Amino acid sequence: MSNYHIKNLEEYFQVYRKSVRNPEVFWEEIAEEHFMWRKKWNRVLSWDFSKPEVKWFEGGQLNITENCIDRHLYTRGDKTAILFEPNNPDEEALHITYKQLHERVCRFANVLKEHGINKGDRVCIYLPMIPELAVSVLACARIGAIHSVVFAGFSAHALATRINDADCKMVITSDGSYRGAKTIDLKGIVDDALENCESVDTVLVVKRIDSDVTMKEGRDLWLQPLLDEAYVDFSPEVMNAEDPLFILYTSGSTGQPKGMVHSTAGYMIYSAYTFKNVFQYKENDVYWCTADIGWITGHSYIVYGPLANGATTVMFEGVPSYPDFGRFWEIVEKHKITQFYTAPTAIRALAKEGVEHLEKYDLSSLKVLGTVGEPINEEAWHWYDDNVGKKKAPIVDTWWQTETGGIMITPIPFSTPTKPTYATLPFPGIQPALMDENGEEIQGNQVDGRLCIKYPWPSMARTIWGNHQRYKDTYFTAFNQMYFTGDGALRDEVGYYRITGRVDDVIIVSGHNLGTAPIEDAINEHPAVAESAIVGFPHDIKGNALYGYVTLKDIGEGRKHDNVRNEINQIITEQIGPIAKLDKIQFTNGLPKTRSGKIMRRILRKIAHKDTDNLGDISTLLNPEVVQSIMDNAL
Ligand code: 7RM
Repeated sequence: MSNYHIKNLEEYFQVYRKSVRNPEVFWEEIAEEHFMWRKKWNRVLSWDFSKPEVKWFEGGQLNITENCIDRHLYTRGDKTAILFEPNNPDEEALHITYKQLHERVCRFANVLKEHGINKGDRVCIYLPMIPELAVSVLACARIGAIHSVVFAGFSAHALATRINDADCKMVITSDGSYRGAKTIDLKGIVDDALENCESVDTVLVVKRIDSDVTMKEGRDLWLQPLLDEAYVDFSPEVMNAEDPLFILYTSGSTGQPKGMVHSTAGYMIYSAYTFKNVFQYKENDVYWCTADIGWITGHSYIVYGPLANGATTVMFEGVPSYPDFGRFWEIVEKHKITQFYTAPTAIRALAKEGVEHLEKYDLSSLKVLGTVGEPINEEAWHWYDDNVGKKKAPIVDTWWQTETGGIMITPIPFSTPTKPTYATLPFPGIQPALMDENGEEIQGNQVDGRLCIKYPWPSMARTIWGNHQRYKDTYFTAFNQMYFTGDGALRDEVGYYRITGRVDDVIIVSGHNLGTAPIEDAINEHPAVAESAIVGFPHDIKGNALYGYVTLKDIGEGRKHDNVRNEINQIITEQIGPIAKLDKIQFTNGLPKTRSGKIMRRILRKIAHKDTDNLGDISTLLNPEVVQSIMDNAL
């Protein structure tokens, strides 16, 4: 019997040991007992990190949508698969049952086929968080086309780069999207992008906001009439285990985004197994992940992982601040959300607005709270624990990456005792290693180093689309025979991991290695601070000195910025030591962020270095406007 569902700490350790001692038997049992195959595999795993090449379940055949939809039809046909909550709270939520999802995906699959899309073709999906986004993803998977979802907040330039890199034949978009009180002209952005894309011959357009758009003759088609006429069933394409399922772009430290390629079987098994355990999903739970499907978190933990488990997964179209900062909590109460998964940046933004927004709503349905995307600072962790979970809902701080396909280091709620700011223990099947600068593995506890993974897991990305060499150089050359994550981590006295941030965020001040995250944590403890970011800048004596960008909530009546500056350095001195004191503290209205909420330290670093002639492409930022004001006020 496989331990598909881990229920206590002892079981976790038992399962973990088994997964390390005999990984092939471990994964084979899970694959066999919990998924639907058209043909069994010949070999569970073959791998060589020096090429690098990794294959799971070779010879096996399946279709992921049969696992995510068809197999639930008998037992859960009338259960809600996707619960759509619109941007406008007055518009009714939509419950799409597994039966209805099946019909929608089949109709869409037929439309794709009729418009020349075949197995292996790439389809770019540029849609807001509406049901058609999940349906189009699944329709691609059903016919074996490779989807490339581009977050619908990216610019025309960024979209064109991604369409061209993958040679997409089709784009699926909408007339526009709602975002709080605003609308965005998505079709216009697609039109601009396609000026520079040769490969696209069809654009399918969902009507969402009923705006006036220009439809290009011979290229653009409204989707709904095509769906209405399409046949309601579609026999899924039988795929090989290692066939690519999707491409998802992630930004690198330089230039061209990296198109991470994920496989079919390994990705399915890992996203499903982690979903079940990390969120302890039970049959009648209503699970909500606030990410966008344009990110890996949405792929794995809004679409594939939940649906493979027959879960009810919420898709929210709107933003946390509309119509006011109580929106998330209103939704939690309305749909009796049981698991809630969000990012530290959202938690900090909501905390900044005060608890009055929460107090109006009943949050007692919540059983598990999750966080992902960046290190969560201690203050935000406690705010989440105290005010959202009322200390009764364990927080799962889940560390993983676009490249890893699924959650890698995380507590198992109700089993693993949590510890603020710690992602805690590796998930079964994951073998982390901390490495030193000489490429040696650091043994024992109470150590820190560069985080690597020393054994393959089923959902690891197999390559970078069109550039295997870059895949090898980026992830498999820094350390021999290991996958290098790019993150630093420490292991505490009991073996818990804490992710300290990107390794390139380490700043050496007077010969001391200082991680930016612990310093930011300390600053964020100051009651007036909403958010902060630390970068280094050249210093004659220390080599580097620290430059802090700090956004304040409200410093209070009659208080002076200089007082706050002194208090911040006081807290840093207390928590880390005087070595980590900031030489410069600039107060800002906001920090430049990526669309997924990660602070863009690269830009802040350039400003601190007074090297602002070439800031690189800032058009893909969430808030490019803050950059100018930070530059104008730079110290
Ligand atoms: C899922 C996702 C990956 C990078 C990763 C880390 C950082 C993600 C955590 C975290 C500390 C966490 N994919 N990161 N989760 N850092 N604690 N729980 O975010 O490809 O967009 O980003 O995000 O640096 O390498 S991603």
